[in-house]
Amino acid sequence: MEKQQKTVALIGVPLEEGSGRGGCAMGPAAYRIAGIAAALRELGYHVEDRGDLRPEPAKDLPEMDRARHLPVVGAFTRSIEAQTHAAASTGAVPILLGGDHSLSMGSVSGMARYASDIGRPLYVLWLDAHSDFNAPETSPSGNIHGMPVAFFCGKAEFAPILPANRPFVDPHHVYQVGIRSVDEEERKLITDHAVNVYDMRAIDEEGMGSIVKRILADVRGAGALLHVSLDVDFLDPDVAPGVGTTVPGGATFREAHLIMELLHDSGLVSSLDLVELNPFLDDRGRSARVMVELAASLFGKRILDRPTRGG
Ligand code: B3U
Ligand code: MN
Ligand code: MN
Repeated sequence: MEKQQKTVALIGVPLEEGSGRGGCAMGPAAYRIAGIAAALRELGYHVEDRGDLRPEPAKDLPEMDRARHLPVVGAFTRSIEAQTHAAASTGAVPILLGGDHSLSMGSVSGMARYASDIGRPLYVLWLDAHSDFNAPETSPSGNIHGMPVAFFCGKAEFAPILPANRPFVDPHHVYQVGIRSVDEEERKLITDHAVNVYDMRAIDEEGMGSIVKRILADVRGAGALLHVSLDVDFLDPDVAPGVGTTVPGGATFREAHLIMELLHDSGLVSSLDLVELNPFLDDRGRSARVMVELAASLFGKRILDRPTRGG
């Protein structure tokens, strides 16, 4: 990312129907109050806040028990896909302010279409406690926020949401870091499809720095764009309590901060999701501020300069 003239497009996604509970729809407002636009402007970016998406529920999509609120989530998917693709096509870096994680069905699909337009592969870095690789048939909850990775890899289709010829992401180009909650059938799916999974044990044994440097070397070697999807529950609940599905034993602030600095130095990041923030469950805005701080580090905020950098 060229720091000076680069444009960042903020796209608000007040979507909570994928999560099975209320609160995530307040996420975009919380990020704005926590000062995301000012933090990025201070780093030298041109920041365009494109407001919040508010699509009408899709009348052509059915209500399904195994994929709850499909008409709402599907309508958001279409609108997010179009807006993300449009923002990337003007040379901007789209940042999706979520909203629950089902929004990544749209953001990643939009970036996959853009990557295919310019003849490059799209890789995805999925920072999450969960693999989010369920399909309607395997999901224990029917909540679509547990299914986006399977969706954008073409392994879960509920009803025709996006055009059939849309580009999928190769599951082997998905890197999941921080994983510590996987459902029984989902475990089989991520193994069968060869998703690259670094669970908390891998992080403890190998260290966050060496794992992320290895991932970035793969992305650079492939000449790929990199989409980063950051779920609040990637972080330990002590660091970020404002999320519906807290799972103990998550990443520390220092581990998350290191990832963001390495991502910035790599210059490979094309787009970012900030998802699952639930301001109703937060502690006086703490989680929103942590997420903004991490986003700022990804976009170049640093403590000291380094003589040699990179992944
Ligand atoms: N794997 C479970 C739980 C879950 C996934 N993502 C979140 N929770 N946030 C499911 O419902 O699919
Ligand atoms: Mn998630
Ligand atoms: Mn999660």
